[in-house]
Amino acid sequence: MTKPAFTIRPDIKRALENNAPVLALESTILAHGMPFPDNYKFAKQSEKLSSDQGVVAATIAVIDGEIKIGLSESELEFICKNNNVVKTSLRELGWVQSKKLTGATTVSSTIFLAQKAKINVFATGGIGGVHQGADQSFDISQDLTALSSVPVVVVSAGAKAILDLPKTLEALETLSVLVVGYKTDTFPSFYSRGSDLGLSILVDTPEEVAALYKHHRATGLTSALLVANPIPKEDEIPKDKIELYLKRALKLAYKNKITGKNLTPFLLKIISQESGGACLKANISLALNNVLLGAKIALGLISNK
Ligand code: PSU
Ligand code: MN
Repeated sequence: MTKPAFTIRPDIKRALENNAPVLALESTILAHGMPFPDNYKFAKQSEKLSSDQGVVAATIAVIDGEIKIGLSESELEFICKNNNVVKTSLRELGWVQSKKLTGATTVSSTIFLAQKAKINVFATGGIGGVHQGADQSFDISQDLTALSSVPVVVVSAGAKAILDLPKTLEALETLSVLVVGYKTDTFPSFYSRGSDLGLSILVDTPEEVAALYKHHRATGLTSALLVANPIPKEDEIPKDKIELYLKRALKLAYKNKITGKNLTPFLLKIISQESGGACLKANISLALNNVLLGAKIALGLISNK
């Protein structure tokens, strides 16, 4: 198996060698999903939340063309502060390396790299998916195809509310991604706990996820196990409010001809502004909640060996 060249931070390398639990985290959510300094605070909180569970967090990014599994303090700060960090999904990895650029990895590139480094659990806010109006724009995130070809556990609060959730859920099925609801029987819609999209598989504990993942892997399938974890109740935003913010954001995106990889960051930013910051707070809360569950699943995988 060819492996892209990457550097693993020494403590993460040690943890992997000793079969200790490691949780992979992405960096696009930092560089393109939240403003500074909220993103930096969130990144530090995520790593602490994980290490408090006894799990080493490995934030992944490309620094000056070098793929890093685990960042130093200053690298993390740079990713959060700098406006020229390239949003790097799977297809752009080689290009970012060849140009020695600094790139923030999306769900697609992060899970790909995590798996090459033998990290099996990953947490984010919400995965990318099929965009609204995709029948015209063809805008479907590389996250989906990555989820079909990388057999890791992905913890997310469903898919981002800016997407066409019914189509995203159908696409996940087409791609053989195993979607399970964590203590829920509907697909969470990011800022809100539920949706009218039913899920037929429900799990109640991190240990149950770990045990299920073992069987999923043993089938030889290449697809991911997507754990859909609803936002904590106290930070949830009602759907009708989100729809209002989203309508305005989509209108602005259309007016300003925002398309392609700029669309998701643009929509998240406008929604956050429209909500007076409530959506940013919700995004941080759901993402931290996913980090905590991801860490517990990573622990479950170790004790289930
Ligand atoms: N989750 C969040 N905020 C984000 C993302 C996820 O709470 O900004 C990022 C992830 O990196 C995901 C990307 O892979 O958004 C999807 O972008 P696109 O729709 O362009 O594929
Ligand atoms: Mn896209």
